[in-house]
Amino acid sequence: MEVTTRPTDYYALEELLTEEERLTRDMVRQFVEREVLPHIGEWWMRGEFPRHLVPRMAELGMLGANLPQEYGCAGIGNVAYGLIMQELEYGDSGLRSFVSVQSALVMYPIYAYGSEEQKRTWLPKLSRGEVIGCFGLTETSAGSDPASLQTRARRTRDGWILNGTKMWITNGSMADLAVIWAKDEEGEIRGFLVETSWPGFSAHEIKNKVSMRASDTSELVLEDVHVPEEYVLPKAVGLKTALGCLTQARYGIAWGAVGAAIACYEEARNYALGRIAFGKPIASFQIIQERLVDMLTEITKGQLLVYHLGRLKDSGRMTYAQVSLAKRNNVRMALNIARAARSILGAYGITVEYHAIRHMCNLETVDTYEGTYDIHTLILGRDITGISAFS
Ligand code: TGC
Ligand code: FAD
Repeated sequence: MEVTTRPTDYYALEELLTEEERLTRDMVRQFVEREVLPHIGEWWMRGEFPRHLVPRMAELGMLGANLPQEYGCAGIGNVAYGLIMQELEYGDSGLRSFVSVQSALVMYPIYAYGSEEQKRTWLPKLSRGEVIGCFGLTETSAGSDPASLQTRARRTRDGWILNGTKMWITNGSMADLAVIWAKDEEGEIRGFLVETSWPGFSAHEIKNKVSMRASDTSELVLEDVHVPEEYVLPKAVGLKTALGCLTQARYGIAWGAVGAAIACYEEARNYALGRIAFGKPIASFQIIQERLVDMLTEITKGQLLVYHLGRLKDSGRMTYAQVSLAKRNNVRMALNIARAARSILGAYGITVEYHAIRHMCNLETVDTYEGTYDIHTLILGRDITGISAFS
């Protein structure tokens, strides 16, 4: 397999990876180099998610990759899973988002909170990419505070009736299956599987974005949608279960952000070596060197964070506050690096011929979704002081 070696492995982390982890990473790296990078700027400008890549990503085992083989998934470890996210986001945050949502926010809740029959029905189809999923938690007035969501679930003789509107939902217009979080008549939050073809369900794509342009972001409207009893996730009861899915997705995002940061750093370094100003490569100027050094230092710290977090996750010791620390740090780190890389590229840096500005715009979303930077600060603040700033 021909893959590019990266100059960003400054602490020889390669040595810590198993053979399986290296092979997984290299396979995704090759896919991104060949099938994503040559076209991503164009897709992003057109505001188009590259849907034709879904069967390829499925074939390469990327969907629900860390879930068990008995449900048709690859059954790989969490470091290998993280490396998939890193390599995908090296290409574009929208691509990583697609895989994050399918894997951590749709397949994971079915795996963790579904019945055996639901797992056997849905997981193999989701893993093969035959069914695309989305996750509806956020609403127009309930983003950082999902406990205040307004979507209602009313019990009927043979199931439930759902009413409400979900906002900013990744994959929303493409999805065949939606995981919807709604409050029952007692005010308890529950998770439901909803087929998007059912009467009363509609999705409306949000088109006026300057971030995540190669990703489908939609509003979901549920008007008296009838959900049969066998579509209720039996163990998805309480906000905690919804938050448990977010932990899985945030874990992947913390890895993905490292990929976006590496892409920006490499581009800025290469450009600085070739760009002449005042008769010399700009890489010879001390200010540019300092910026590159700061970038590489932050990337190296971010790599070490997620690597060890992955080992903690594999051994069942990872806490959700540790995930908050990695998501908060790595995404803000990548955003700062994308901005710095864009500035090194000068005027050329404002075009999509280069990758930095696309990553920069995407990372504004990544810094906001799955818990904003501020929310993760407060999750950590609560964890280390024992005092909640939320209530
Ligand atoms: P709080 O009291 O903190 O929590 C209720 C119970 O849940 C536990 N818990 C968690 N468990 C697992 N994982 C987590 N991440 C958890 N966070 C909290 C908590 O220990 C408690 O358990 P127990 O046993 O004591 O009952 O509830 P709160 O209402 O005060 O909420 C706190 C807060 C602000 C941290 C939470 O609401 C939050 O995380 N808000 C951010 C919302 C968010 O991140 N939304 C993301 C929507 S999905 C999305 O953006 C997808 S983007 C697409 C992509 O991923 O690519
Ligand atoms: P708000 O909660 O209104 O926050 C606004 C500002 O106030 C932020 O700066 C925030 O940090 C700050 N703030 C809020 N509360 C506090 C506090 N207590 N202390 C200090 N500051 C605070 N959601 C889904 O359910 N599924 C998806 O698939 C999904 N995909 C998304 C895709 C995109 C492209 C985007 C942009 C969002 C997506 N989201 C999704 C929604 C995302 O999770 C929310 O946008 C996010 O949780 C923040 O909520 P909000 O936008 O309502 O901001």
